[in-house]
Amino acid sequence: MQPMTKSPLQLARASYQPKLPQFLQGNVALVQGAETCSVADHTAIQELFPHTYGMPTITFEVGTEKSYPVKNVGVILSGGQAPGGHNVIAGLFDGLKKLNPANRLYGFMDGPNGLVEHKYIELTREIIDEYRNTGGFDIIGSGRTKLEEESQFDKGEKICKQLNINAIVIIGGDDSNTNACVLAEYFLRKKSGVQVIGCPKTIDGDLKNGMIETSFGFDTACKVYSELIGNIQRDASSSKKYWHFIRLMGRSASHIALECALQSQPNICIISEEVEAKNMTLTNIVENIVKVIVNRANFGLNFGTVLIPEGLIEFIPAMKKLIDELNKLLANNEEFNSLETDDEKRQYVKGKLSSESSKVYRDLPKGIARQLTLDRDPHGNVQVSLIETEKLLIEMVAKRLAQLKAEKTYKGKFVSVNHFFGYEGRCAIPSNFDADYCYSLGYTSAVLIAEGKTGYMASVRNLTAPAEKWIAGGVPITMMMNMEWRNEKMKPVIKKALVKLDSAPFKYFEQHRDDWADENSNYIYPGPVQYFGPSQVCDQPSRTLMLEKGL
Ligand code: FBP
Repeated sequence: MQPMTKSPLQLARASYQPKLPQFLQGNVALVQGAETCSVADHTAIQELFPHTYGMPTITFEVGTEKSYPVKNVGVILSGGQAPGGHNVIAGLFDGLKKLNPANRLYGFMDGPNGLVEHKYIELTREIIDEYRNTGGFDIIGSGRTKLEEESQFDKGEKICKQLNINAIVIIGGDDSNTNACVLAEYFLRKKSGVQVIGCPKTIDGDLKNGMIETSFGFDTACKVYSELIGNIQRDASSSKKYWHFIRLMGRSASHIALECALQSQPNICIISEEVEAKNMTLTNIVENIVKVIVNRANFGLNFGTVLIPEGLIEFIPAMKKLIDELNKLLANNEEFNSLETDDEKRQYVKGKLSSESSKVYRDLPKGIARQLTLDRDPHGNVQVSLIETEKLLIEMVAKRLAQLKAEKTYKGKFVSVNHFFGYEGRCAIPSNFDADYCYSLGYTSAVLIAEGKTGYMASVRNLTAPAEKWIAGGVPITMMMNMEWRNEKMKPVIKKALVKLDSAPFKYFEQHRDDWADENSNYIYPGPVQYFGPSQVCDQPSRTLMLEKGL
């Protein structure tokens, strides 16, 4: 047998030709929409972005043959991995070569830092072909360096001049696209002649608005997690002995948890935005879970699934207050750092918090309370994503069930298993949806660049229709901005899209969750992502997108 270097699926996917919207398949003409304004804080955003504020939206339609001047383009992958990033780059490459075969593409290495530190490679057809339709960001790597300082921009400008780069494409989330716009503004102010185009990336699904229907990667990641949840549900209903507590990635918004719930119909799914809106406490959340467990136990069902969004803890108002107080208290606190034992540290913290936060802190399981004082990011904040909320809930639920058992109101047996799904889905082979969507976003970026646009985010809409009918174009990034407090300063940022409690996806969930919780399990088993086969199996967009479109 020959040694294997690629799986059969990898080989088959290498020759998959992503679908493009009809208007990107031939010559393209630009249609300008009306002038735009920011979602809020018009005056402040206009003052900060005098060159890019108010530009019109753009859509593409069939055009006549045109010759475009040669352009050299640099591309950057920014932030967390999301399935489809390689296809954005492949679409960008193919688009550039189609518009002018002399165009060249450079990849800056390991995120925005590559631009600042002048680390790059030229992306040739040979390299691109290796990565078509694959997951991951390893073609050039990614990183979380923020591009926001003038000195970083100056260094970026230098390498652009050196390589004769006319445009940069930044593939990133809300923060990276905000910075893409700041960079576009800088280049215009300095008359450098370098354009900047953004592409909407993040598995978290929180970069969306009227013009950006979804960020790429959300579809694939949720399909991967939903498959795993479905498998767990089959296992749970076969062995009938475990309650599975599953934490799902998604730094802040609960879109991933909600989408996975819509796909797999677990017994319980917590939505952080609802917790905040209803001013719920940790105890309320625990009581809700306990109620479902006790009810199912009454029917002899001592198993089930609970989905927990990663960002939950920061949406519980009392916990948020505690975390804010801890961030302030422990920032560069020599006194605290000099304490030797956990007990000393615990006593110190208890004594310094407000009485409300001190009570919340005291009521937490000791391990979690300790995590809150230990794991801090470089800015001195608690790294909430490292807090094992699923274990916290298991511990609190078990304690409450033990009380109920002693009171003889619970007769079941509670055995739990905890899971965290995040990295399992971020680099999966992109679904057909993400493969096509990403390729189209990359191709759209090439057209925007050829047409001399800057400060735009590539936009591909009408995504629940077949790919041929997708609408491609560009949205001025300033249109998505508002002013928010960040690190004690008001800053222009793209407004993060949290789960809206009046949205169709949440309403559907709300309407059905009691049925999913009760003794008649309504589990769905989505199975693995399918790449070949009938369109209704292979090309379906997310349930969130379908419901948002009223389908
Ligand atoms: P982006 O918003 O940069 O796409 O990253 C999202 C995410 O995957 C979150 O869901 C998660 O909390 C975080 O990245 C994890 O970060 P890291 O990659 O540094 O472990």
